Amino acid sequence: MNQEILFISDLHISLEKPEITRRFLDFLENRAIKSSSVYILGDLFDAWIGDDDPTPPNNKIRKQLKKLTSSGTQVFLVQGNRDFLLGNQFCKDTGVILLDDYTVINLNNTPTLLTHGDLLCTDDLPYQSFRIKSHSPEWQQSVLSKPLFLRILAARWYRIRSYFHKRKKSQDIMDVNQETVINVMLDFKCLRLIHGHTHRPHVHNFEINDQSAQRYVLAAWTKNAGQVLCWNDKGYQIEFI
Ligand SMILES: [Mn+2]
Repeated sequence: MNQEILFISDLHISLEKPEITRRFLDFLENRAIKSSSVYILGDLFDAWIGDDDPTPPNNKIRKQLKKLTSSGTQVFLVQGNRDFLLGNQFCKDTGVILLDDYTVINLNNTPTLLTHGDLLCTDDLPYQSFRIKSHSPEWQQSVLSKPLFLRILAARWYRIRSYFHKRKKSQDIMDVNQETVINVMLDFKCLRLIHGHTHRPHVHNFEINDQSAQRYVLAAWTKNAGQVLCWNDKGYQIEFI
C-alpha cells in the first residue's frame, strides 16, 4: 500500500485561468491517485459563493474529485479566505472531508498542524475583523440565501475590491506574525506547521522553547506550474506538476 501524502494549496481556480484547472484535473487523475491522501489547504477556488453554484469549471472539478475519492484516495480540505463558503453539499458531491481551520495530523509520528494561513496574519487587522464577521452563521446565512446571480455579481465586485486593497497593503502586513505562529504551535503542541495563503513558499526553521520547529509554506499554483509537498515514510520532497 502506498503511504504517500500530498499537500497543496492556493490554486485559486477560476474560469479566467483554464491552465490551472487543467493542471489540477490532471493532478487528480494522474498524480493524486497514486497517493493515500491529499490535503488541500485552502483557496482551491478563487471565489466560492455557495455549493449550489454550477458555473464552470465547478462541475468538472466536483466530478474528478469524486472519482479520486471513490478510488480510495482520501481528500481533506481546509477552507481558505476565498473559498470559506465551501460546505457540506460540496463534501457530499465530492467525497472530500472538510477539516477545521486548525487540524493536527500525525505525519511520520510527528504531530503536524495544518491551517490555511490567514489566521496567522494577525497584523492585518481589517482582514481579521472581516474574517470574524464573515464566519458568523448569520452572515453566511444571509449571503447564501441570496439568489445565485446576485452572489455571482457580488463575488466579482469583491475580487476587484480585494485586488486594489492588496496593492495598498504593505508586504509585512500580508505575511504571518511570528509571535502568533509560535503561540498557535504551542497551543496545539506541534513543532511542525504546514500552511499556504501567503504565496511565499519556504521551509522556515526556528526554535520554540529550545526545540527545533519547522514551518512549511506551500506555493500558489500558477499558469506554468503547480507545487506539491509530498511526504512519505522517508521524509518530504517538493514536486512540480
Ligand atoms: Mn488565501
